[in-house]
Amino acid sequence: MSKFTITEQQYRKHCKTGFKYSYGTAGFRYKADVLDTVMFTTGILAALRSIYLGGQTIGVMITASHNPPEDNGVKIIDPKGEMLAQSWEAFATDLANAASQGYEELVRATTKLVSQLQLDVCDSGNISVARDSRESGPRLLQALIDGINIFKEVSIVDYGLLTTPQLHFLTWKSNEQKDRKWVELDYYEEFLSSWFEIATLSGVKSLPFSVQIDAANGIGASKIQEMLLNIDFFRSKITLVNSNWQNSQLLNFSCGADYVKTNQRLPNGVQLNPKDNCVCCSFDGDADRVVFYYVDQQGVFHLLDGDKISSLLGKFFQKLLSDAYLENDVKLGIVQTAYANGSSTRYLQETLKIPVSCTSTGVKHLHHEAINSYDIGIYFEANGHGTVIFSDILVEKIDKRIQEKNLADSEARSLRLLKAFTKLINQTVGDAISDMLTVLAILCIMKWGPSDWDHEYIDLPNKLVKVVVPDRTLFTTTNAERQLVTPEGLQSKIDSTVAKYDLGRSFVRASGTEDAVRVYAEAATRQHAESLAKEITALLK
Ligand code: 16G
Ligand code: ZN
Repeated sequence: MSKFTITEQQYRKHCKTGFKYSYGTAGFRYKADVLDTVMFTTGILAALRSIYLGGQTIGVMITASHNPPEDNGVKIIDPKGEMLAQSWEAFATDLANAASQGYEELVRATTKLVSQLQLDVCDSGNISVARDSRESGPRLLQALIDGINIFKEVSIVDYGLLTTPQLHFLTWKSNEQKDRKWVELDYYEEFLSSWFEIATLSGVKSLPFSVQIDAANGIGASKIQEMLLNIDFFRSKITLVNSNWQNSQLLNFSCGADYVKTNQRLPNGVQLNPKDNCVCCSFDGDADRVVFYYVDQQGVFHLLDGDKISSLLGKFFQKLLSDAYLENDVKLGIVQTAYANGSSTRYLQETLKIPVSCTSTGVKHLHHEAINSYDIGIYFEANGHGTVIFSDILVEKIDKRIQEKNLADSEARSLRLLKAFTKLINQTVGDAISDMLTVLAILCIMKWGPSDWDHEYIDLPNKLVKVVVPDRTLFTTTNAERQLVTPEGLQSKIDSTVAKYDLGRSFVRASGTEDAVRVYAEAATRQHAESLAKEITALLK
């Protein structure tokens, strides 16, 4: 094992003491002014992770997603484009907190980790980095790069400004096919070529509706301009709003997926006439989430959230599998969290008869369940973050069947369509652009407008409340966060309260991103959902 050197000067350039950090559900996420320390140590950690994995490319994304402009964050992407392995989250937290205690502590903790993992720090490594449009991004990037550069044989590819899912995709591709350099244009090429293949196979010559995209004044706006607005097919039908990504103060302000989902209303800048035949959607600040919406003939706003996206995709793939005579060979399933609307779960299980799993909140949990349990695993959080994962075995099966002679035209077309969707969908992580194109393609093929999609089931009225408590760590859960284990006795009080409400359901869990607990309640009427939420909240005081 050779040596590495972290100089005191390097440490002082970026690190400060006295803050306690934790690698949370979506990486480190704080006010940008306390993040320099963490960026430096994340650079060190990402380099070690790549060395540990024999030089495979590790991604590092600098973003705070839907948070306000003054926040920022960082998350590490593993070689297949998935989230950092959970066992390494603790190493990331330990290194950051060591640096926050002082220079010697950081050197000690890094040396200990290197020896614990038996790493040769002269081995080579590869890191891909990118950032969203926040003002603090360039400064934090420098801290990250200086951290990585502690290890001389670790190279960096800086992609500049990207959406989070673009970096997941490029990180995965860099490992899957190492003999070439992967660039942003490859991302556009991959998804656009699958889009046009699907359009050709389905005879879609133009979009049968107009599309409004609210890009939350985030980096997704710039990518939509580069990817879609140069192409006639899209330019004539797509209007981009909240596209001012260069003014970072506007990021996520009164717009974007989180704003629309939380407030159940149109974002700033979107005006809809009920007569417009328009499909609208909102991305979040780093374009890894999307929700859709429309206004009906009476001018009433309707949200088509992650649960609705799952249900649309579930119905579509079920039909496509049956058209390809694959329905008996392929396990199609949906993964949700406890936040999924009860009506969506009932619709999937009882109407479509598709199996549904429930996991804890956080993309990594849903992602793993989708991979482990299904050949086509569709997962979406209600907030619009999700994707579809197709097993390798299924893709091989499709490829083999496509080669078969004497296939009926319709069967061959269905198989080709299925194959094209495996490429249109960014399987590494939820991707607003790819998910949007997938939904638009399905609506075109099914000849549906947003209200047809919406009418498949009616959401139960629901209410989400944030409650600040003295110590949220006292709230521990089981059964995919649907029941409390502690504080002792609280769950039985919740159960007896819920039992009083028709179609009532409620659960309490500690937030993984804020110092609070969240109460979710749903019931047959809006009034009952609100009063159930109130009663449960009162139990926490
Ligand atoms: C993070 C998660 C998101 C989850 C949210 C829950 C990822 C990439 N992001 O933003 O999926 O819905 O946390 O927040 O996993 P909460 O724990 O504060 O309710
Ligand atoms: Zn995001």
